Amino acid sequence: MSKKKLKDFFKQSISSHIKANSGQDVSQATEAEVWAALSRAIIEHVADNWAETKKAYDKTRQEHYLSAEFLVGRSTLNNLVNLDIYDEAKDALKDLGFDLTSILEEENDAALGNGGLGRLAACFMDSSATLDMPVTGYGILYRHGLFKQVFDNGYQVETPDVWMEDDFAPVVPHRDEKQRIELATGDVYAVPYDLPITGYHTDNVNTLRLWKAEPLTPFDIHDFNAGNFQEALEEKNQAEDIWRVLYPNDTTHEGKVLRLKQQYFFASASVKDIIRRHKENHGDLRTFAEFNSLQLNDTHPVIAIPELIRLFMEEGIEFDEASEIAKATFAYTNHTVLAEALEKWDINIVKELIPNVYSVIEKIDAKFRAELAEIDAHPGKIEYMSMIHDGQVHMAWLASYVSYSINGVAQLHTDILRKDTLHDWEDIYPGKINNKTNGVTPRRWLRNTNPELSALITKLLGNEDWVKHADKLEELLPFADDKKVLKQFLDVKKIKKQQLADMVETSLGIKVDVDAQFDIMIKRLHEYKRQLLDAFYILDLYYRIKENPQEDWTPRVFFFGAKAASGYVRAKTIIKFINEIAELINNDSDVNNIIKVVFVENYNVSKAEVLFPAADLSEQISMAGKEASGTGNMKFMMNGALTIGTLDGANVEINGQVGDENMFLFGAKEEEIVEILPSYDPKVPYEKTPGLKRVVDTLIDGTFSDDNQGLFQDLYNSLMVGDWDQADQYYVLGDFASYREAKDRAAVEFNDKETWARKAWINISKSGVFSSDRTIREYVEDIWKIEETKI
Ligand code: TH1
Repeated sequence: MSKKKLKDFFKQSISSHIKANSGQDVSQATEAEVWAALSRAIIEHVADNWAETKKAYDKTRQEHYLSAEFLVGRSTLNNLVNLDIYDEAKDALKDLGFDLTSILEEENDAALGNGGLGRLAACFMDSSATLDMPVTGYGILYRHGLFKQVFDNGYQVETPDVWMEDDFAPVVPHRDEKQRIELATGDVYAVPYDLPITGYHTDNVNTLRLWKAEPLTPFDIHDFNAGNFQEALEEKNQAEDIWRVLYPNDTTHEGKVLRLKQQYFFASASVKDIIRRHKENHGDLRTFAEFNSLQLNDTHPVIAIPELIRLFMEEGIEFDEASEIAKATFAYTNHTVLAEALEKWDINIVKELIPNVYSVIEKIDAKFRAELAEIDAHPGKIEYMSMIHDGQVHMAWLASYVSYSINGVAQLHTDILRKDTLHDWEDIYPGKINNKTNGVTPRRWLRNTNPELSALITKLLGNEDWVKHADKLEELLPFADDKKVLKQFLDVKKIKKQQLADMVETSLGIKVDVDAQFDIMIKRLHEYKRQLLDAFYILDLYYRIKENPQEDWTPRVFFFGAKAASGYVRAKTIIKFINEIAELINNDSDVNNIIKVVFVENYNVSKAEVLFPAADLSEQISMAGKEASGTGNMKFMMNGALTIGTLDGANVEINGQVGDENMFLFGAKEEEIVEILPSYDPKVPYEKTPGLKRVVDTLIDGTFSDDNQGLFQDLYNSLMVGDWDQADQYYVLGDFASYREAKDRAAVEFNDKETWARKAWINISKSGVFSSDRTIREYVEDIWKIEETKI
């Protein structure tokens, strides 16, 4: 289509969608209505290609990516750039009297994920579509995504995220493809809602299929007519609870049941959908594994394994054959070695909710035990490795057995899986555990969020090929010694810092200096990620500045963005502590012209898109061995920030790319931690590291107030009281001295603008391997065995 035709199409389509939706002329429409109409127009624009893509995929071997989370964020800008129709849409809107940039701000984030795991799934969708790979995502259409965070006197308060309350235009329902889901508490329907996934400069349009639960009958008419209005709606409410919210609090029994219900609901619906399509396209169920592979994103969808076997048995296939097909169909990704995150379900919960599935799990368990006995495995080992033991169903073990691949998400993480978490499995099935280092999509995280840097890169490389072939970023390396280019990079960085500064001033009323070093830590709040280490550093720096005000301190702004799980009290205490530090520093005129602390409220994908491009320093400071990969580290690097970090997760591979001289490494290594912790006494660094006692003691000496709730005392105790496996288990005090040295050095080095820019430029040039296109290619070649299927 010509540019003129495209623009006319958008004008016409937007106008008629507004008319159809509101009965009004476009001139009367609100910006939110215009956004909705624009996203409808995009669907109209891709509809034929979308249908054709589905048809093409149905003829070939396909991958199905099952994930309880897809942290998509906004879609519209991404779609406009991918489809190469940005300018036409912008001009069309201009003619209609609207500004595209402010229309795009109307889109609510689809926050259907907690953090890295969900965002990874979204990046994988983008890469699969861009590479024309037959991959379909399957998840849940949560009515309320991740909670909205507000600060009340520095405390986190959660409020519901009402992202789709006024209808969410970009998803389209397929009521004719609904599935009936069997639950002991009453059957429900699963109705699919599809989100089109456009690829960058390709015609293929992939699908993210999100399930919504509906009651079998809208309400009980007899109860209603008898005046029993509550009872009449009971079934409806039960169904609506299933898709009501992402990650319901599972500290109560009811919460646990609901979470298993969600998992079974979407796993069963997805498996039934995939079986339906297979039967339609290939007839014979026995060829299922030839045409289908299902990737399980962590243990959340693992209940799909017994469900698939159960459904095959219903179709007359014997258990043994069905389980062999399942083994050839499923692949499992592990994302964490934290023991508390490896899912286990009480036998009774599973039995009560899905009794027919439970009996299949028993069969799998018996088969596995028999296989181990056959190879003379030690009885203790058999007991430990079995899916059912200690009164619980062990989902990671179930997935490890009934799958043809188990993968970790960064080299170090995979090594730890092999030698530790899953070492018994490595012994019995050597080669099954493999590594697929995570990646991030350069479309969203560079091209779209940093158009200024992208324009510079495109100018230097002569074309935009790097957006699809991120390895080409390496061709930027020679410019590391080009002073003119480095100056242009610094100009871009300043623009991005100004944009962040504007956002912070508008939303929080805090003014920051864009010439200061922007030091940014954005990720979920968790003790192992060690936001507390950063907080202690800042507080120590505050006291040092107070003592030596005339020293040549580098101006710095410390940014945080983090949500704590609603039931995770200690993480919430750390948020309060950082907010207290921010209050102290930002209001002290002795220091607030040198340092400031900004805790960005309600950190989400849209805010991340402003934060990553503005960073000078990227905080990746988890205790070595705990962060499986991290993906924020990659987004910072792509946008020209230097990493301060431990040798943990993908930081190890970033270090492999840029070398020690282009990042700030500190802290104990994983193998050292293993040695140190058994005899570690945090009181030693507490007493011996100058300044450390002073900052730790602020938790208990009245410097800060937690309104007498004992929260800071508990945080203090977590660091200082108990044996080695209790006191300071994340080695915050142990790594403090080394962190301070590295961060002080990063502050001094920042003053040499050109050297800093050179290092940042090397980081950008070396970031290509962290494109999720590379990751997806590896999944495709080593695990999925699917082929490029271009329409
Ligand atoms: C994260 C990991 O912590 C992170 O290191 C990794 O980069 C990311 O996954 C993507 O691989 C995880 N998120 C979750 C979320 C839940 C349970 C386990 C993990 S691991 C709910």
